[in-house]
Amino acid sequence: MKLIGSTTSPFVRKVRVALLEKGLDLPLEALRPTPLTEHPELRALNPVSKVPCLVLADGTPLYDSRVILEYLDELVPEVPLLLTGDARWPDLCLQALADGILEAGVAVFYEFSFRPKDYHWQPWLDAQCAKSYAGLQQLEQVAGDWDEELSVGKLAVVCVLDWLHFRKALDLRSEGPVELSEHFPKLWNWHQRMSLRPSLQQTHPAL
Ligand SMILES: N[C@@H](CCC(=O)N[C@@H](CS)C(=O)NCC(=O)O)C(=O)O
Repeated sequence: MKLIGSTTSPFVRKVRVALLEKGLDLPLEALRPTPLTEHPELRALNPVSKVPCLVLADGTPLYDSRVILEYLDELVPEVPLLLTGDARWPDLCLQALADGILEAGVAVFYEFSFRPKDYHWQPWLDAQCAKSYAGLQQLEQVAGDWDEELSVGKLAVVCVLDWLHFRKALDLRSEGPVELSEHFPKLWNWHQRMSLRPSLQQTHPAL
């Protein structure tokens, strides 16, 4: 089994953290796809050419991050990251919200990284940043009550915060830059406590 992905991708990080938590030592095959790069070997596994992609021992590819997390939870049920009972749906929804914040942030990052500057369109950037910002506002309302137990939802939230900080993706909105610790203090404080976890420290986004 191997994982294909980059050390910068927040979606790949979700899987890397889950592997560490579950004590699975898998090689990371480094690949950082962008919407403009062609990677035939990745496309053969995942036609939309995105990472993470987990390749099983028999060659079967699994994607995306949520599917891979489900698979890993079945593989190592002793360390569950998917919650059960009443907590299940709220936590899956938390993961969906965090992933949605990330998708908008990644869209902004791709816009300023790959589209020629003359084609940048501020209303579109603002609209994407507004999605991320609104999501973070919702998280700020509830983060004060959170503990440091890891779940797929909380894992996705940590990955969002570190990635937004790393790429400064929200700084492109016309209202001005966003300092996460100032705009979302409860969320940031929780993130600081959570970040003591070795699996999160070992996978911090890095070029
Ligand atoms: N929903 C997917 C999103 C994966 C994703 O967007 N990955 C980015 C890297 S952060 C990617 O592979 N981008 C390449 C592309 O858009 O072509 C997941 O959860 O795995």
